[in-house]
This record gives sequence, C-alpha cells and structure tokens, in this order.
Amino acid sequence: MATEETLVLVKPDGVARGLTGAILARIEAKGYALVDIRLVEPDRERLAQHYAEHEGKPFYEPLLEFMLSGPSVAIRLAGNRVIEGFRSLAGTTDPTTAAPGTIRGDFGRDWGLKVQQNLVHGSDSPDSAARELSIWFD
Ligand code: DAT
Ligand code: MG
Repeated sequence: MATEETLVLVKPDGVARGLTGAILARIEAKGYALVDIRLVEPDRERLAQHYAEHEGKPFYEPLLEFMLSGPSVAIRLAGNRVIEGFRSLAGTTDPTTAAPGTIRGDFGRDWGLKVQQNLVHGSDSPDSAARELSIWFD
C-alpha cells in the first residue's frame, strides 16, 4: 500500500497562542513525515470549499469567522495510516472532553464562543484528504 497523506491545519487559535511548535513536536515525535508546510491566510471561498459538508449548520458561520481571524499553518503529512493516526493524536472535536494526552485535550478548552476552538484540523478519510490537500496546496 502506498504511504498515505493527510491535511493537517494548525488553526488560528493554535497559531495565535504560539502552539505551532508544540503541535509540530507531537506530530514529529509520533514519527510522521512533513512533506510540505506553509502559513496560509485563507479567503472565505477557500474555507467554504474546505468546510462544504458543514454549510447550513448552526456553527458554520462562526466557524468561518474564526478561521478568517488569522493565519493557519497547513501541513501535508505522510505515513502509514496517517489519517486515523493524526485524528487520534488530535483527540475528539470538543476540547473540553478530548482525552488528556491529545492535542485538543491538553491545549484546548471551552472559551465560551459559538464554535469549538480546537487548535487543529485533520482530514477524516482518504477522499477528504485528497480533496482538502488540493484546496490548501494548489
Ligand atoms: P473535526 O474537526 O473533529 O473533524 P467536524 O468536522 O465535525 O469536527 O467539525 C468541524 C469543526 O466545526 C470542528 O473542528 C469545530 C466546529 N464544530 C463542530 N461541531 C460543532 C458544534 N457542535 N458546536 C460548535 N462548533 C462545532
Ligand atoms: Mg472534520
């Protein structure tokens, strides 16, 4: 099987809080390979593509506003089973209850906002990874 790739984002809260290095350290310690990495200030159109599956949900507009609030670090990450491996490293969506030891569980919390500010994004399937990598690394 060919080595798998996924899209990881350090979201604006992670960049603004100076956690990019700590998050990258966990990814590298796990053993995945950084193939490409860039700081991106996405426009609304790019984010609408990225989050197309969530359009119409109550948190969609706050999510886009949050993602427009500052730059994200986009990472093309490679390794066997990296899609599920990074999702496991990130922890579950809600940072309040994400397991300690995960990125979201250790660095995240509820800030009383309309959207989960949960530090990172990771693609959830091979199809999503291919689609999302083409959106962030054009
Ligand atoms: P994940 O990022 O764990 O794949 P997702 O794809 O379901 O989660 O949702 C995308 C983002 O939207 C998520 O990282 C944070 C936000 N979000 C999801 N569900 C939410 C909710 N119920 N309330 C507020 N924000 C939410
Ligand atoms: Mg998702």
